[in-house]
Amino acid sequence: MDIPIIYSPAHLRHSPQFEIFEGEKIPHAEKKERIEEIKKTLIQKGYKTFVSSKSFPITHITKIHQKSYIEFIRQKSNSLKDVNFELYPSYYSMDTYTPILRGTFDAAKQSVDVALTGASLIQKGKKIAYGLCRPPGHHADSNIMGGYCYFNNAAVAADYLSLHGRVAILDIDFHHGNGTQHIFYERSDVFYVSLHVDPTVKFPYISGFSDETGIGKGKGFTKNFPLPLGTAENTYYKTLKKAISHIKKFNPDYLVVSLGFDTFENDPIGGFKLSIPFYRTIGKEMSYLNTPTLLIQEGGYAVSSLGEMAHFILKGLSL
Ligand code: SP5
Ligand code: ZN
Repeated sequence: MDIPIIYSPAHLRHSPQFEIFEGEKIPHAEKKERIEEIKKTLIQKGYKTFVSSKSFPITHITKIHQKSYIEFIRQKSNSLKDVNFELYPSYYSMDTYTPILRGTFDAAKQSVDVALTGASLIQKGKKIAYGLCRPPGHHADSNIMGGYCYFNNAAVAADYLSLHGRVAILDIDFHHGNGTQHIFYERSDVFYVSLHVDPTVKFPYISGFSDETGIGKGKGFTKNFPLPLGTAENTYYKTLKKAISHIKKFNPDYLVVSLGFDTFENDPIGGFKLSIPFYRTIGKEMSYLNTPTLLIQEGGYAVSSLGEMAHFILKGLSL
């Protein structure tokens, strides 16, 4: 119950109302209520250690993202006068799901601050920390926004921790973390392992196949476990154990988890069949690594169940 849970209210000012799906405006799945629901439920469950994010220098972000990309998001956000206006730029964008609003830069910057605040707590000796990051990050690449992501929170945190030891990233969001994979694709000091839906059928389509294993010095330090649409707990569990055994062999000093709850059976955009109590099993498997663990919130869109899943992950992890 003394697990630090890091939060910033800046995310509330990034609240897209719609995304464009094949030319049609549809309600945006990445709602601000997601993080508020997780926070509210964890308070009800008795968690007490809520930590406000601290502001970190932008230089942590420039190590991962192109300066011109960061400035583009800052200038576009700040140039919008109307808080309700949603801009869909094409340059630097990979889809029509990821608009820029007036509050987007500040929210995205502070989402990284949430991750870095957690990373610094882990680096100072905390066993577990949970960053309530929003907007999410794992689809964001060095100079590309997409999949509701602008800055790659997990990548910036992992890069920060890599100055102090070996880092493994376990990405269990329903979607492949194309941005995170690409950012570390040529590095051997950060091991990226992901379980996700088969990219031939769901976003991000461009990556996440099992033959992508890294290049150059990074060869062997990327590992993908694509799973079919409809995957249920039994298969997921076996695959998770495999993924974790690879991390064990890598012997990391820090574990960063890209934590998506869109693997839940009732998620509106997912397509796996994991029940709420199964998240305790996932947490427990992660705990066997016995490695300081930073949880970074990614996706998960069944708003009213997100707090329960967060609670079960933390329960499993801290047993
Ligand atoms: C962080 C994260 O989980 N990002 C996921 C982004 C996936 N976006 C896909 C959007 C597809 C919209 N689906 C509309 C279905 C209409 N029938
Ligand atoms: Zn996702």
